[in-house]
Amino acid sequence: MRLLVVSTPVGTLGSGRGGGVEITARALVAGLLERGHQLTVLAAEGSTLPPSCAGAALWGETGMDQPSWQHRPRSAPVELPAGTLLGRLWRRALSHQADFDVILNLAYDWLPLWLTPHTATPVAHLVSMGSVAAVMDELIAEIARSHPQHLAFHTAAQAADFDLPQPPRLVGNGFDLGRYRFQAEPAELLGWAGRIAPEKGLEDAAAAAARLGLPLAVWGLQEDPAYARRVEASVPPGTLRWRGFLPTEQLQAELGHCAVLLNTPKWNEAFGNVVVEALACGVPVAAYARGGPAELVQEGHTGALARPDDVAALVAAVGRARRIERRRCRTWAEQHCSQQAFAARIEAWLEAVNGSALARR
Ligand code: HBI
Repeated sequence: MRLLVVSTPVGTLGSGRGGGVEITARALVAGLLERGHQLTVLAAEGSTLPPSCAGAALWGETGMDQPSWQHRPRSAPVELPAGTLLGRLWRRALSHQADFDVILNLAYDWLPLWLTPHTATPVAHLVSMGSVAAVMDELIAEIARSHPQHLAFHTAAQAADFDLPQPPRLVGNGFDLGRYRFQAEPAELLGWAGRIAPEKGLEDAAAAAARLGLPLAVWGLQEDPAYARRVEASVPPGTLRWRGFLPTEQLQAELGHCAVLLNTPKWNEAFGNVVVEALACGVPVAAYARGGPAELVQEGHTGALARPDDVAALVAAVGRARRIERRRCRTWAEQHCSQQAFAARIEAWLEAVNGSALARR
């Protein structure tokens, strides 16, 4: 198929500001190219794609980033800043829609969802978060009724946030596992990775590390510096080792040394990319039993699950996770989260969307 992938209007691809969407975009573009599809990626000007996506055309648009839904109240209205990047991305997508069989939207935004019944070329949406705003919940419920084939979610926990009339299409996520090296021997080190913002719960991981008397390496974009400082002040000096936002190559080389990765979502994490990145390096995961991570971590096999927001339970989960056979973590990632497996799931979905649109013509 001739596919147009429209990216998030929050940051450029390669900056880390798009969060999990960057990893998802990279894996599905590379995976779909391998399966022989023709790919065009439409993203904020200055976006970059890795060599695995070299076969895709990359179109850029300038404009003002869309405010991130994550840091808005649930009752927030849809806002479009002057010079809206979101508006420009979709003006470009619609003006070229005749050249594509399906348009795949990766943005968690109102405009592309609202357009679904009104385009000639079908638009499919990979919903990238759980419920974060009433106005989005309402529209997702509407589109789920008028165009059920056109929505897909990463996990059942994420999809359960929404009012869907039928079982959701779940596509998981995908990773270029060749970029992650298995490391058999851990150091006396715990790890945590993610955007450094309140919904990711770093303070709980810090508290658990302090109780265990182990250092906690922290990787991720310091999206909320005041929050980071509060977490730093909450544990003995030296507990946290801030590693910053590193490109995958460097991240995985450091992450692989960890005895356990702690994952402490305070919100309904849609998937939990960092969980799979750790498993791919052979690092077992101790996670709160919440959102996507609760579906990814197999208790006793690839890690351990703790009652959410219970630091004592998290400490106990770290103890269980340290006894996991590390090779099993890598094997699990290869069986469930490879780029190839993910692209096959996305292809099946988009062909169903294409097929149902053809039937409607
Ligand atoms: N906010 N408005 C908006 N649009 C997005 O596409 C978006 C967002 N916030 C977070 C985000 N995307 C991604 O980081 C998550 O979906 C992973």
